[in-house]
Amino acid sequence: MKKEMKFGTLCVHAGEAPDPSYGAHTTPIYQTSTFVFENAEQGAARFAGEEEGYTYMRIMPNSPTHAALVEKVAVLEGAETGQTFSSGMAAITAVALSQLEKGDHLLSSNVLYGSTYSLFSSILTKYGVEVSFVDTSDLEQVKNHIKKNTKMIFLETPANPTLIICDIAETSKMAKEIGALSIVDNTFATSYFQRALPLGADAVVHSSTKYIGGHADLLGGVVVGSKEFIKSMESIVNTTGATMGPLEAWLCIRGLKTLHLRMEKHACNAMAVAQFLEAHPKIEWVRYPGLTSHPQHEIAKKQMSGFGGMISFGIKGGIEAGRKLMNNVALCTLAVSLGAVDTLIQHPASMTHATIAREVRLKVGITDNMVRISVGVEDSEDIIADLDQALALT
Ligand code: LCS
Repeated sequence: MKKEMKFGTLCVHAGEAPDPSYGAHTTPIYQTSTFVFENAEQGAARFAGEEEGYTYMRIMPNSPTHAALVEKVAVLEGAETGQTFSSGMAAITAVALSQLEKGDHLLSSNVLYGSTYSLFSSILTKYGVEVSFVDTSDLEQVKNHIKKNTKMIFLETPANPTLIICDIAETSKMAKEIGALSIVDNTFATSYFQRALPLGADAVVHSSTKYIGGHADLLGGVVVGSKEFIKSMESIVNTTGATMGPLEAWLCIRGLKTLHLRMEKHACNAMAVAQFLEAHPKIEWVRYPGLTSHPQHEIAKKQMSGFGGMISFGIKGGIEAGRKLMNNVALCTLAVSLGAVDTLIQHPASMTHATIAREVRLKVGITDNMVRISVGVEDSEDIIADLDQALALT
């Protein structure tokens, strides 16, 4: 298996080889907390980093199951290596804690998943990190908010839930010029549609709970980047212990084998649903990066090879109409999270982004009448028919 092979082939094969013990075809789940040493010298050498190998599942590189997943994600993202975590939030926390210290400045997108926003605004600031939330889709604003102590620029693109797009190449260039790191949360697009590392980012984070797993049956997170970057996370990873479980690692490996197929279908369905919504008289506005009405459609076309499966829209009649819509869908599932095979519908203001103060939410476009859909891989006609009948009842 060569790294130059096409994306779908890499989804299926990267990181995997027959198990050396018994020749198992699929990567085994190493359900063990600890690893046996041949002798005391070997144990000491592994802990000293003088010999490669496994020691204890909390300690990098965790286990052969985790290593297979890391290799697969790294190959797909064009990274040297990576590290897995118990959730996407654990991955983002580890990136922040390992790279930032008191007195450093973090410049972040002002539209972020609610818990990422809370981590940056309420927790990092408690430890003396200065944080600015900026409209990172506007490069002038990014430039104007860079400070002498800016150590990291964090982008979520497309952003949850407004689907704002940031120019990864231009922002990473600005970060490099001042010796800062650029980190991209690639959860929405996935490596199938967007690869931030070749565009200049230093590291990519994922909630693998979403498209990587793909089936809404696990929690996980991944960070990929250079060997040097991942090494710089080692002490935080090993001491804070937000370790992905081996079953979750295995489920992510299995999920990734069909990433290319699922993402094509998610995107194709999302375009059909977005067009349906845009033409619907009860819909005020639709945000989908693939629509020409999207404010950063041109940037999306430049840096993405497809537009993903996430849509947000404003419904006429405000929150009450939104509530009726969500209570009347029959095929779509009323639930947070995203990137599952089934279509999920939710209300950001009262659910995923409820921790953000209303005035802050409104300023960045997370309106009370916004509904977010994670379009699944069902037949698009059925998704549209379900939304149509539910909209008729609003
Ligand atoms: N990054 C993005 C872009 C996300 O959407 C999420 C979760 C995370 C990171 C955190 O990942 P987790 O810890 O949940 O694995 N987004 C969610 C959402 O929109 N609904 O529920 C979770």
